[in-house]
Amino acid sequence: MAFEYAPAPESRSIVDIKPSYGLFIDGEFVDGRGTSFKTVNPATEETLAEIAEASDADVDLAVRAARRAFRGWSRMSGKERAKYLFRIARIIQERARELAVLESIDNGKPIKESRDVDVPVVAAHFFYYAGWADKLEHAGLGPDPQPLGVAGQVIPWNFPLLMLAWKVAPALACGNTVVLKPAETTPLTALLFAEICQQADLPPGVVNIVTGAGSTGQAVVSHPDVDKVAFTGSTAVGKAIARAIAGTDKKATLELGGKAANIVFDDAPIDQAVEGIVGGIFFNQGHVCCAGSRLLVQESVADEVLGRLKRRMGTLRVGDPLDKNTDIGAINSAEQLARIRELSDIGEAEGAERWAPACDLPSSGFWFPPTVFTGVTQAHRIAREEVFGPVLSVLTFRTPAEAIEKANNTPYGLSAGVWTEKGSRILHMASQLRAGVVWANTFNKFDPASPFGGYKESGYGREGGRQGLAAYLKGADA
Ligand code: TAP
Repeated sequence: MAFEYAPAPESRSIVDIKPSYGLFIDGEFVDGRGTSFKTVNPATEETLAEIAEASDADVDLAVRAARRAFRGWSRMSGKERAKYLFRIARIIQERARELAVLESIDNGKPIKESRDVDVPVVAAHFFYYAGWADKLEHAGLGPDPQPLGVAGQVIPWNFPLLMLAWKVAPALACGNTVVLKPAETTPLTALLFAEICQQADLPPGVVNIVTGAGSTGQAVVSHPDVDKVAFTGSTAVGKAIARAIAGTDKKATLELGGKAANIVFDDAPIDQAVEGIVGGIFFNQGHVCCAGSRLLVQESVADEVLGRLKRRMGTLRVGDPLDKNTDIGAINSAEQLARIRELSDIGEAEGAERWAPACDLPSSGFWFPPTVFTGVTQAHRIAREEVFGPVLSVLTFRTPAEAIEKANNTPYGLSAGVWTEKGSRILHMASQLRAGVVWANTFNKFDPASPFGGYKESGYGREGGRQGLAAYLKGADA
């Protein structure tokens, strides 16, 4: 059944969304020379603001500003740079409510996630890398660490502010300057971040934000005066970027897609595992590169796990992202919703069994209920392709060797989860799973001190931790 929903007015009053936004270049908001596009609230389909689309000439201005700023910023002592990063981190904490509400409005994610996960982890990231800025020579990355220059950074829409923090904080700590392009559907928190840079008195040109679509991203990564490319997004675009910069001396990190296995053994604490399965796939509507989208459950406990999982799914609340009780918010765009629907329909057509709890979905906006597919085989497309939505594929296994074989049977290798009481099994599985992160008896846990990145088609390079510094220093290898 569909119903009309109007977002809570008191939440909207926390943020001031302007009717239109320019580009942030050289410390100022400026009009773009190109056209503009709209960003919409995916929960209501209402237009939120008109956003400048940066042309190649705008990107060139931004890169020039970043190059000019690099001279001063890279020569500044690490202690001084740290002060700016600490200041930014504190302002993010002070403006946390505003950032969380804006992120939920522009992205569709539940406020309890943007409030309790995204924004706190963003602030933590700036605090963490502020701490490194004056200690780079102790990072084990060489005695005289030198920044690369201008970093061109392109990020996706699923964690707009968090992906910005993962990119900007280590780059600045190491003495680089940046030109960042947020995703087309979620530019607003990056633009608010630009305002925070002004508030922190960050020298002009150290951070530049150029909004736009894929062509703006292309202009950023292929600009000849960009020394470093940092990209997070789909594997297809990651490959296109790798081709575009092939033959240049640009250093690159690519954080791409995933199809993680969440593996539940028969000795696992079942209730805890069910919570981990739910968090693993339904957190952020499943728009998570490391989502536990393939549940591998040991045959002997499969019925019990599935029974409890379905009961738990029946309690999830889908709807208004600004309601503090909402568990699953809006799908980020009409295109993404179409992709989730298409792959789910293919799952059914290929013979898997689809189940979703009865759910009242709002009549406007983009919504998809939490969904589980059973009877899935490794050949099914829903077991192989990234759905990037609240859709779980369930496969079973008998032995640890079979679990490892199935978990690794994917072109991706970003993350995995293991649920078992046996410590020795955790260590064995972690050594055999070809995934950058392996969680044990938990899932989707993030910490700025811990490196994150992929194997195989999930990309290369690491973000986070000491290793994340290597991506922004000359000659450094983590
Ligand atoms: P993409 O379509 O790849 O877009 C990512 C960014 O690249 C966007 O800003 C996009 O602009 C831009 N872009 C598109 N074409 C480009 C080109 N030819 N050259 C340069 N930039 C270009 O991904 P998405 O749909 O936003 O995000 C979902 C994907 O990101 C999933 O595959 C997910 O797994 C992955 N992801 C990975 C991670 C990590 S850490 N591995 C984290 C989050 C997400 P537009 O927005 O205008 O298209």
